[in-house]
Amino acid sequence: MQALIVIDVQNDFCPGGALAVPEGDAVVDGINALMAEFDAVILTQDWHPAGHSSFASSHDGKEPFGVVEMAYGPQVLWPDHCIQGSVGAQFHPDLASDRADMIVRKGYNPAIDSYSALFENDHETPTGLEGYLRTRRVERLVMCGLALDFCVNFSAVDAARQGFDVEVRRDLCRAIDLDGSLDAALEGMTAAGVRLT
Ligand code: VGL
Ligand code: ZN
Repeated sequence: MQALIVIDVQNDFCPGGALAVPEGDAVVDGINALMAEFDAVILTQDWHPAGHSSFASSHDGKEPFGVVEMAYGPQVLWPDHCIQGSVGAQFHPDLASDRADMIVRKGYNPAIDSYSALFENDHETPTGLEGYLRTRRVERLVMCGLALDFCVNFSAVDAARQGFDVEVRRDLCRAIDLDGSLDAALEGMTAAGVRLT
């Protein structure tokens, strides 16, 4: 069985959004067209409470895109984004979200960010997606969405480490590219055995 995992195609990651990824909305039509080819379609949704610890506004004297040391390691600080229930947290209006079998929300724990669809940024706390995939007998994953160098990267590497066969459709992703994060992500995914196509 194979699943399409569509990462964070939400208004805040598209042009005009709070944490806009350049050309983020350019992936929507291609992703919609791909959905019919899969046994399962899974969407992830970044879903933060107001005042989340990944927001620069939650740290005195810190600016967005700075870094702080958290209990689980370094954490990039972001502009406030994808706040639960906000328009920015909704899927892009043209994304065929009605076709999803499963929607995984992540980043709801106030003290831990969660880039990956499988584990929070402590690399231990599961989101539950792995169990869903195993019980549906999914072995092969194709991933796409936003942002290639953060949430897609962490999701793909975690899934490969958990033994899934993982392909990332680069053409259906867009990146933030902060201080070389894109090159580092491409290297990390390749090293983890993720196929970039
Ligand atoms: C993401 C930064 C913060 C992403 C989510 O979807 O790549 N990036 N939250
Ligand atoms: Zn986030």
